[in-house]
Amino acid sequence: KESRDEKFQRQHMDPNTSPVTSSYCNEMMKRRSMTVGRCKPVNTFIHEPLPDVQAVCFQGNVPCKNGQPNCYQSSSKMRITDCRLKKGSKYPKCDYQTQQLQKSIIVACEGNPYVPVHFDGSV
Ligand code: 5FA
Repeated sequence: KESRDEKFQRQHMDPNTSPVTSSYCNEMMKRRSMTVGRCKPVNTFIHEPLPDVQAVCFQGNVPCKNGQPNCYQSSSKMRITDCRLKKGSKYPKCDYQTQQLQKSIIVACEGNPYVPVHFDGSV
């Protein structure tokens, strides 16, 4: 079975792509199995090396959106792509808007080793 950190990597890590094309989200949301059963409405991909993203678990502690205390904000801005389902897009035709950004990321971390398991947002 897929572990929570493997799921984080599948849903959020794409270190080797950086300038992305307008079709990036349509391709990647499908390739990473986020259009199975439903169109996942919003999802962010991170274009930085995995060790740099794992290191965020030891950067600034911030409250999570759900009130839990295990979220961390990256001290540097990171290259990310936000994917947002377009209005009117209906499953199984998942049609996404692709937006490249440079922002600090906020992740929730769990376990031993203490690694990212959830993407909480970007600021
Ligand atoms: N989640 C939320 N806050 C968390 C925290 N502080 N520590 C650990 N996990 C936390 O997201 C809810 C999901 O986020 C739940 O799995 C919850 O455990 C976790 P959602 O926005 O309701 O759903 P989603 O569709 O965005 O994401 P899912 O694919 O269901 O959840 P994932 O966490 O696997 O993916 P995510 O990284 O995009 O949230």
